Amino acid sequence: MMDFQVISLFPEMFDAVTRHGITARALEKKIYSVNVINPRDFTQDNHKTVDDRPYGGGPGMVMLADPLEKAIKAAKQQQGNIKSHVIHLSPRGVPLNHKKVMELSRHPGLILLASRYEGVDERLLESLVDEEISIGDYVLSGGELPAMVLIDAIVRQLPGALGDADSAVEDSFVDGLLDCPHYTRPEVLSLENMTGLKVPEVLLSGNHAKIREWRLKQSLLLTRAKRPDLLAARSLTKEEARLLKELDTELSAQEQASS
Ligand code: 9D3
Repeated sequence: MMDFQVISLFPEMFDAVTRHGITARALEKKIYSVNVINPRDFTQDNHKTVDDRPYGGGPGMVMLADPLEKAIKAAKQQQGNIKSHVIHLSPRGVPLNHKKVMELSRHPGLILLASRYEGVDERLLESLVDEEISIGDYVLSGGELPAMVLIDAIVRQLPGALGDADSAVEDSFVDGLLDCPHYTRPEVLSLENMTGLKVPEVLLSGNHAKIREWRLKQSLLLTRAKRPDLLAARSLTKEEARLLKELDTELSAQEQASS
């Protein structure tokens, strides 16, 4: 069982990941555990102060090292003998990707520091944090949502977390291509001002080799159109190269026809 110790001023936020969907089911199945530690519980003063003004002046507040040190110590105690790995969710961290998720999923336990305000006293980060991770180049209000993103992404990778229905879907995404289009009933659909919206014939054919090839071809088409960076980062199999060539032939034939 993988153990997450989260350090956050807003413990209730983590209900979002523990109470719903795949991550709730995996928790019931004891595939992982989550415990949230509030640094406010480790303050000594009457006001339960967790932040203070930045030395040198400027806007915003900085999280005090002392309550965070005590919270991290409590987190390590909860995890007992295992070698701790402390992650600070931070806008200046390394951007999260699938490879990093897989690496982190091999740890028996993680300590996730979700911070608030302008930041954390640098001396705490230097001495107690192993790595910093960002979830993208946009500004959020704190590290809680990024910590939940990380938990969700990791838990999905743990053995037994996905039902059979989910795990089959997973296969096609990990190979560095965008997912193919999906269709379900009815065979012909009307939506608002559009009528006769049909499911592609091939999907009704029962020819599973053809269906597989059509899906791969669609994935290649979508990936080239929307995320050419993903294609550039990876080499093509013989089949993929052949399908892309076929696509180019088909597309130029369509151009000819419409001009
Ligand atoms: C003015 C400097 N700001 C940095 C961009 C300060 C600041 C803004 C927002 C400091 C912390 C935050 C709160 N964000 C996170 O804690 C955070 C985050 C994010 O905002 N975007 C993407 N990934 C992450 S991970 C943690």
